[in-house]
Amino acid sequence: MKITKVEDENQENKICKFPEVAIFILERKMGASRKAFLTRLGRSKGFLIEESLSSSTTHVVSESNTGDEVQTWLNNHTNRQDTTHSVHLLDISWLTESMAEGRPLTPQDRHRLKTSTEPSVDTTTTLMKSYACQRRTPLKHHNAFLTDALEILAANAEFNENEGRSVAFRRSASVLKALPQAVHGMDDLRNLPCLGEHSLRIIKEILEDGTSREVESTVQSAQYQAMKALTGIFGVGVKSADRWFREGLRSPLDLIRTGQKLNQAQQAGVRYYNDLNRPVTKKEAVAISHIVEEAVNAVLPGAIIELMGGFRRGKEVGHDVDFLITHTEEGEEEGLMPKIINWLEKQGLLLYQKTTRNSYLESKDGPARPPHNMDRFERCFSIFKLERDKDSSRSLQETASYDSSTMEGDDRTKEQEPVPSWRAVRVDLVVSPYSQFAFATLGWTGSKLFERELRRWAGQEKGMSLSSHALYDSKQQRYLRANSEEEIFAYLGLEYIPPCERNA
Ligand code: 8GT
Ligand code: MN
Repeated sequence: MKITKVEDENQENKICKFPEVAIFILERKMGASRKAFLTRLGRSKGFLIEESLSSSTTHVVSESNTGDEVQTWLNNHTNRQDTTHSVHLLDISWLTESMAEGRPLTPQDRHRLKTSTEPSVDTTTTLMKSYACQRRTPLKHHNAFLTDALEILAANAEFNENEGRSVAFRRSASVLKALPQAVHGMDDLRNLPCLGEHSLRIIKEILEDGTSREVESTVQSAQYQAMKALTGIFGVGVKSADRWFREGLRSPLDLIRTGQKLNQAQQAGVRYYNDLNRPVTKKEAVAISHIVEEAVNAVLPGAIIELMGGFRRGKEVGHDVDFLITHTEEGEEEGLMPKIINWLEKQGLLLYQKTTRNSYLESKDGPARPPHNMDRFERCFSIFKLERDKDSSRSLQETASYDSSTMEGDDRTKEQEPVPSWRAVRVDLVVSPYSQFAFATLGWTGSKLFERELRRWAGQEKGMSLSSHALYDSKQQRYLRANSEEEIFAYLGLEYIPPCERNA
């Protein structure tokens, strides 16, 4: 357990008469002033009242909290290594009665808070923290048979623009990904946070029948299939996809056939649909890295180029390749993006690009910005034209109809089409000023859920506001400077989680 003892705490406890009973008063729902009052009163009567939760705490006292709420709070505020060490979870009545008696009473049943999942004394399982950013989530885990199903329901909820429901399924899936072993029965899920009633129902069905009817019917549904195909087009969001679906359109080919009006991004999205829906390999990501490095070095020698996103987390494949670019000399990065794009275009390496200007201004945008995903770096969404290496060209030649087969219902003659010597790859380039580089690195590494949970943790547990640009501390009313991801985790009071374990 993390102990941040206030220096003079022992001083304040100096007339302590009952050192063997170390009391921690939970402020949650009680409020700071009532806690301060009870602390003073208790200490004046010789009780040992701790300033913060520590490994020596023996009695946790709270008011108007259920046992489960207190247990959850404790899980979130103790370190990972810590297993349940037995503390008494007590109602405030225990403390007031004890103070009236002038000594700590032996806790009675009526004082004890009931938890739905009594942690057994001999439990060896580590408690699972409820925020994904408090956990280590490796890429390979043991419960894909459950998480794949939950993530289908999460995607479906997104297609229906039900964000709350989608996040709930993603959180459930994420908890299962962090488990050190496969789930065999519902008993294995005791003590786990974030598993809502709906997710539990799906998990139970899969554990008992090997499959879930709700998941199966979702996957089979015309709406899910069409939304998946249409939102799978670069430049197409849920809103456009839903409108097309309602008009009876089901696939990118339907868009072409019916002559839908498409913007530039969507036109590129349809044109390169098959390529962009084929996973980008690590090898291809490395090849693109070399190209980006060459481009950046040609226009700004000494710039720093880092691979972000899924590949930084150790993924073997991705849907795109993300890069973050900066220069240690603040200001040098200004105007860099157009130069990079210009260089790439001259080499004929870009099939599509759209740059958005950096519009982030600390003074203007401030801490109150909504904590959504989009940031304001100078950023380029692009599609690279990547030469295939000879091996992959040859293997594609051998499976001649590969390209067209995924473009559903394509009736062009497949045999005649030569396999191009290149493929299209989605690439995101982001330029950050050096002073924001640590925040940008953290923000662009992902996973999306991990990022979301980091921001939620910062806001709900720390009174801070985290973005890909900065960390603002509302209590101190100031921005916290950081030169590394480690520093940001430390500000947030979180154990450092390396990128390869952020696959929440
Ligand atoms: P992938 O293998 O599907 O590419 O998976 P990924 O690399 O994890 O996802 P991504 O969609 O490429 O996004 C990479 C990270 O950048 C995510 O963690 C995302 O939260 C973060 N990110 C930002 N800002 C923005 C933004 O404005 N748009 C998007 N799409 N992602 C952003 O920090
Ligand atoms: Mn990515």
